[in-house]
Amino acid sequence: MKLQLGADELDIGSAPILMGIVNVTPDSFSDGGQFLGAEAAIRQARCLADEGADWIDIGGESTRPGAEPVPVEEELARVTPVLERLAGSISVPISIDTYKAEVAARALSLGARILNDVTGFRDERMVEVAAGSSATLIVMHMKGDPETMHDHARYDDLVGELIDYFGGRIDRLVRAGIRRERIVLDPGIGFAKRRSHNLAILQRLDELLVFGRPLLLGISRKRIVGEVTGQTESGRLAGSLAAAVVGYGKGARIFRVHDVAATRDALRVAEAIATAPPVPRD
Ligand code: HH2
Repeated sequence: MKLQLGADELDIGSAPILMGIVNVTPDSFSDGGQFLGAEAAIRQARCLADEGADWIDIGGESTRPGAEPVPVEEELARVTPVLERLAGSISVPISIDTYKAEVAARALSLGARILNDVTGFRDERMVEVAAGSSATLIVMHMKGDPETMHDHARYDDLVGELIDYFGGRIDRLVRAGIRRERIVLDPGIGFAKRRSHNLAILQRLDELLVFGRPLLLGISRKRIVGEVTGQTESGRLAGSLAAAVVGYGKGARIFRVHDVAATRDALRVAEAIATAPPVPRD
């Protein structure tokens, strides 16, 4: 299947795409102010690109369960210096992880080529910004918002709901003049989903291929990996790799990850197995 990325057309076949995560986090501001926060994020982005990231995803607001929203001015102040310094100097496409139209518009003006919206372009102003650009759009599923989503983690028919949701979002974006070829779908692991929901999504991910759009999986170091393994965030690499490999087998081709080098190797092996020519029986 084809994925439009600005003027480029990517052929999404067997090769995985790795999206390296760069958080411009408040902690990095605490000791040295915004300059140091931006410096650390830029260094991290370069490091992930060197490790083999195909895209870099920059986010200025944590969307962890219970996380409080960040005012738009603060989010702009976090991501703008990073985008200003990175966009012209890094060879890989930059994605902005935001659901705020002002942040998306600023990021596009500074060279971002992908809009990653964890609310699936719920805000009509985000639809407008997207329609006025040639950006690739990552449409993620979530119910409620990060502060309240835990209360929304109830489903009668989880995969059916995801399919209805994505169908509705694709229709809305296409009506706004956006070509389907620009759209990526993401089931939103951990967003208004409990353990059983996250595991069921991985089991049945292939059912979301009905739309003929690439699937993105974001499970790196997430709570679900900790629930299964008993590990805290720093010990979740092996579990995250297992989930990525299973997701690959079920059709995911874009992976939002913290550990680019390790995920690249794990998925290289998964791809080699999936595409190896059959050998004659002895
Ligand atoms: N998960 C997080 C943030 N953005 N975007 C997409 N498309 N898919 C995801 O699964 C996804 C996302 C989780 O963010 P957070 O908990 O803030 O931490 P981190 O950015 O370190 O993953």
